Parts: sequence; C-alpha cells; structure tokens
Amino acid sequence: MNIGIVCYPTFGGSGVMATELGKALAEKGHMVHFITYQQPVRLSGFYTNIFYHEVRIPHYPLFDYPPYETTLASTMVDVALNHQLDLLHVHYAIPHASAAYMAKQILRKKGKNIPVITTLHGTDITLVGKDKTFEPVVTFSINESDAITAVSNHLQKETFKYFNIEKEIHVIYNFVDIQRFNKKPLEAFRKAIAPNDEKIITHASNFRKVKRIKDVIDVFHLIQQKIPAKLLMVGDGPDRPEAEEQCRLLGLMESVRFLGKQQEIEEILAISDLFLLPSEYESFGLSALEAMASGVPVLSTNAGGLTEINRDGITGYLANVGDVNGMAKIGSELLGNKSLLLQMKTAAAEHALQFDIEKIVPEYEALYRQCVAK
Ligand code: GMT
Repeated sequence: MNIGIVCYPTFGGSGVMATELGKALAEKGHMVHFITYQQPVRLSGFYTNIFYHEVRIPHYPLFDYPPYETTLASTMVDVALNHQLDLLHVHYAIPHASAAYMAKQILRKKGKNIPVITTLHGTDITLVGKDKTFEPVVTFSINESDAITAVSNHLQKETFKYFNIEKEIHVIYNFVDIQRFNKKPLEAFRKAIAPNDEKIITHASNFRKVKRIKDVIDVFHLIQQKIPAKLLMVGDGPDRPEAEEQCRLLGLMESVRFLGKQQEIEEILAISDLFLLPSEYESFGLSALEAMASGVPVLSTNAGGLTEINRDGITGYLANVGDVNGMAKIGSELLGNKSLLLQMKTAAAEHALQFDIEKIVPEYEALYRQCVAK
C-alpha cells in the first residue's frame, strides 16, 4: 500500500509512535510518505520505501498567524495525487484530523477517494480536545474519519465520554521494538553514572506539567535517603528549569543528571534499575513500555491507561497521583530487595512482549485493508 502518515515530528509519544509505525510498515514492503513540518526525530538515515514531504509554511507579513492547517491540507492533496496514496493515517486529532478532512474533500472533487484513519494519542482528547475552542472541530473531524483508533481502552472510554462520537473507536495499543530495547547494559556507562554501584533510577518525558516532574525529584530525594541512588532525567521541556532549581535547593545536583533529549534511550534504559513515571495522566505511557521492554520495573501512577500496561506488584507498582511518600516507600523497598528486583525486571521484560511491534503493526495493516476495501 502507499501510505501517507501525518504526525508531530517531535520527541512526543505520538510522533515517536507514528514514525516507528511508518518504519515498520516500510520494512514490510509498504511505501510510506511522512508529511510533517520537520524531519521526524526518529527518522534518521535512508530507507528505500520511506519518503519525507515537508510542509512549508509561507510567511507573509500579512498573516499574524501562519496558516499551517491550510498548508498541511494542500501538501496532503499534492502527495496523495502525485504518489497515488491509498490512505492517510493522521496521528493526533488537532489539527491533523481536520486538515485531513479538508484534503479528503478536495481529493474527492478531483475524483480520488481516500480513506482517513485518525489515531487519538491522549492529550489531543484529554487536555486540548476538551477545550471549548477546539471541541466542535475535534468532534466533527473524528466523526468524519473513516476509522478511528485510540491507544488504550481508557482513552477510548474518555473519548466517548467527552465527545459525541458516532463511530467505533478501535483500541490499538502503543508498541515497542523488543529487539531494539532488549540491550545488554554497557558496564563502562553504568560505572560512569554510578561509580559506587548506586541504583540507577530513570525518568524520561517532555517535562510538561502533566508529567509532574516535581514528584520525580521528590520521590528520588526520599529514596536516596535510604538507598544509594542516581537519577537520570531524560528529555527536555518547560518544567526543566524548575526541576534543576529544585535539585539545587535539595542539594541533589551530584546525584541527578539532566541528559536532555536523547536518541539512544535504549542504552540508558539498559543500565537503569527503576523507571519513574508519576504522571497526572497518561493515555498509555509509551516511555513506561520502553522501560519494561528493557527489563526495567516501572513505578508509576495509576492514571489513565497506565493500569493497562504496568501490572501492580508484578512489572512494577502503581500509586495514586501525588502520593510521593507512598512511591518513595515502595521504590526504596524494591531497590533494597535484590531478588524481588530481579524478579520484577524479568516480569517487566516478559510483559512487554505483549506489545511487541510484530504483534501490533498487523492490527493497523488489517484496519488499513478494511478501509481501502470499503
Ligand atoms: O506524553 C506526552 O506528553 C506526549 C504525548 C503526545 O501526544 O505525543 O504522548 C501521548 O501519546 C503517547 C503515544 O500514544 C502515549 O504513550 C502517551 O501516554 C500520551 N501522553 C499523555 O497522554 C499525557
């Protein structure tokens, strides 16, 4: 099939998922066309079946706001016609689903019918979508999609609860490439981070409010009073300066490393003992799944779809949002119990197999086939 993928090209989970999906589809012989405003971060190097089309927004002094959605729709039309696309798969409802609707109508006038598949990733529904200024367009463009998918049962339910959706929403979970994350730890790297054999705790996100970065530092602060530990903070975003200040005030700068945005997250996870994800909400929690695939137990909240992937007491622990003391207590107990830690590491890696790329990508292909055949 010739598949057009529209996504945010950034480090966010939706862009990562969309890019990994495109790469997997290309490997299976499909022609994949990414349509984004920047080269997706997980798309480096040359792939025979992958094409990248940049959405170029002309800057006229006339416009206070560059008309991104219009340019995106026009690029979708251009790519669909010139590369004989069979379908458009858009990730994140805003503004991709509405731009796809526009592109679909233009293509129809030109005699080409193209199905649009919209994947809902989370904040497009739970944070941004519910906003009254977006809701009518979000509801309309989701309903106009030929197929809708959500990344967890929880997100599916939330979407039905807050929007008047008249169609089925298929749940297709986030996935992980087990081969990539199943890495042996680099001992020299581990030694450089934890020279005295401290436990290594890792957090990775885009440091937005929803991730509760302050809780990450507070939980770590309490854990390292009981267990010698280091914290690796992977990623970047608006709450990073505050987090660094919090570490300075708590005297933690020696034990916490802010690594910024990292491409080789699997190398970092391979040397980690525990992954912390105290989010206010996660529709799924892709970073937790990547940790589990690397054999790292996850200490997360029980918010949103996290309960669908992190099995309490088996692959890690679930806690209430904001329960810093509770998280610190179970975190230190786990890190101080060698055999339990080993058992959880194994269970996390085993559980991640359920979300292997080889199992999930065929679910998208089956949906594509259904839409194209209609
Ligand atoms: O978590 C983020 O801030 C990034 C966000 C995004 O939209 O790119 O991630 C969302 O989509 C991921 C992929 O489907 C999910 O694994 C994340 O849980 C979800 N984030 C939230 O719901 C907060």
